[in-house]
Amino acid sequence: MLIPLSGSYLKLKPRRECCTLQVPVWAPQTSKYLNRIYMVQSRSFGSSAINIPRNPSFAKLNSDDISYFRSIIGDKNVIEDEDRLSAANVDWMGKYKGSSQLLLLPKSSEEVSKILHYCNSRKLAVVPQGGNTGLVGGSVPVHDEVIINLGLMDKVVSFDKINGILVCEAGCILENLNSFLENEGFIMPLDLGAKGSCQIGGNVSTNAGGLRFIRYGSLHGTVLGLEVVLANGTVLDMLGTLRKNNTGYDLKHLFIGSEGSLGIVTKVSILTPPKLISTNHAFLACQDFISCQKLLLGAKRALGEVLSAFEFMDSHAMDLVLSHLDGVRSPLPASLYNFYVLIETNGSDESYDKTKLEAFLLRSMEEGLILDGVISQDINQSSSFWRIREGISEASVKLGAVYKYDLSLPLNNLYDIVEEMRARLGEAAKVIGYGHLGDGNLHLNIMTSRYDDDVLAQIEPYVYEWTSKHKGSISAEHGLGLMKANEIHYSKSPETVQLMVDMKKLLDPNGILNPYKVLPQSFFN
Ligand code: FAD
Ligand code: 2HG
Ligand code: ZN
Repeated sequence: MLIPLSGSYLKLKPRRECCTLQVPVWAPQTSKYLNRIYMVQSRSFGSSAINIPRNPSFAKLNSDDISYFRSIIGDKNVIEDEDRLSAANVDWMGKYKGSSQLLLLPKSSEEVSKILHYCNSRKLAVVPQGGNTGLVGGSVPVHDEVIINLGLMDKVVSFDKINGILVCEAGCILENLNSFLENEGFIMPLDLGAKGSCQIGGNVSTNAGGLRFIRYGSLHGTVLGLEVVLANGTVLDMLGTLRKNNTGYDLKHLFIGSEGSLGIVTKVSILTPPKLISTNHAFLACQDFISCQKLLLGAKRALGEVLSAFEFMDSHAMDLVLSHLDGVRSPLPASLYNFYVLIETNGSDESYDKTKLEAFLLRSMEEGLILDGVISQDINQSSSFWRIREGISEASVKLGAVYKYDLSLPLNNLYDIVEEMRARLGEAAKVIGYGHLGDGNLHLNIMTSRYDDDVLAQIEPYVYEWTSKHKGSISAEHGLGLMKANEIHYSKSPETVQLMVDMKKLLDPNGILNPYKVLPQSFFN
């Protein structure tokens, strides 16, 4: 039985014990929280990629270079200001820090092309940067690489309302694109907690997954075309808007997920789904991980085409958010449960979708898979559910130091590594597990008060070996960046890595694009 309370959640109650439970309603904070950088202990850090010597074949920036850049992109977009440089030199976690002396803000593909052509001929190394929300140290310089940020390339080029095909510049912020599309009756096929800052070019370059992946799949499916500027300045026009086009190698896929190591993405063509009118959210508590798993399988079967998100978090993640984010409260305050699941449905028939969801949830509750749960009654309550889930990253950087692992694992073993790490590290760290359960993607975050090599040695390579042994991937969505450049062999065969290195050398013979990242440095010495 479902009991609506005026101004409150729809409280899930199993049919056999019908009673009302008052749940307070609160106004959640909306999430424009990514503009802040949390200044935690800052150091050049990243697995065995630490202390990488500067590649001596790269030139050092001089005043002629700066004059040249001024001449092609204008004085005001050549940034030497210390404050702006220091923000661009450090990543979102405050963990990876470079020492670039120059930030360039091109306004067009032609400007990007001229910049890269010049840098390549001078052997000046560069780091492409979007919203700088990446979590593996890929978006900031390691040494003095010139930062090329696409933030000024933020225009929608065209939108085909019949086919839902958006073409835009790479610097468009994901949330802005979604707002633009919502006005047209469409949505972006991806959504992530960093939407207020991340750029579509950064999303493509990391092959970002996010919260809608379970429904709309990978960017390898939704991106229809790209414009990319190669290291030597060549503008590669692959900006197709067709769904089907089997004419030779589909090279755009090389750049999706290549983390700025093969070219700079300057324009994106993407297939966008229609905005559907009915959205429902349920926030649920489960006794154990196996119940979350069974709930997922049940949700896929029972909700079918309307299931649009299935996220989970453990009690430690919930506790972290409740303790560290202002104004966030549990929708299930009766107790701190072992696991929480957030389910979203998105469909075209309000009463059908709701009935379907409620029936599924009640059945699952009677089967004992759900201990407690609420269904949101309005958009504020839905936002408050998402605030908890999306707020975990923000809360994770508040303790001082965070070691983040982003793993693809078979569902059966997905949570075991969290428990193993908790046992392994004991009191030395706070270990949380959460993520996109519907996609087999675990986020394992390990927090300590400060970065410590002994703690790191307890975590790595153990976590990578464990993942490899269980046939998982050491990066489900964040990429390799600087953090995992030397760890690629845990997820890719030697022959595959060698071919990647060959391709990198073919496309970027001087190695100027995002050096020290993605592939092991040993191949380039
Ligand atoms: P940046 O961080 O600036 O760059 C990321 C990488 O892409 C770097 O290697 C950079 O060199 C390269 N790059 C950037 N722009 C270009 C370009 N135009 N051309 C070529 N290379 C480029 N990720 C997920 O996958 N799923 C999530 O759910 C998710 N949630 C997040 C939540 C929070 C709170 C935060 C902080 C991060 C989250 N991330 C998530 C990670 C991050 O937001 C994504 O990787 C995002 O796609 C990065 O976009 P960006 O514009 O910030 O890129
Ligand atoms: C998420 O799903 C992001 O919230 C970030 O991928 C995960 O901060 C993290 O580790
Ligand atoms: Zn994620």
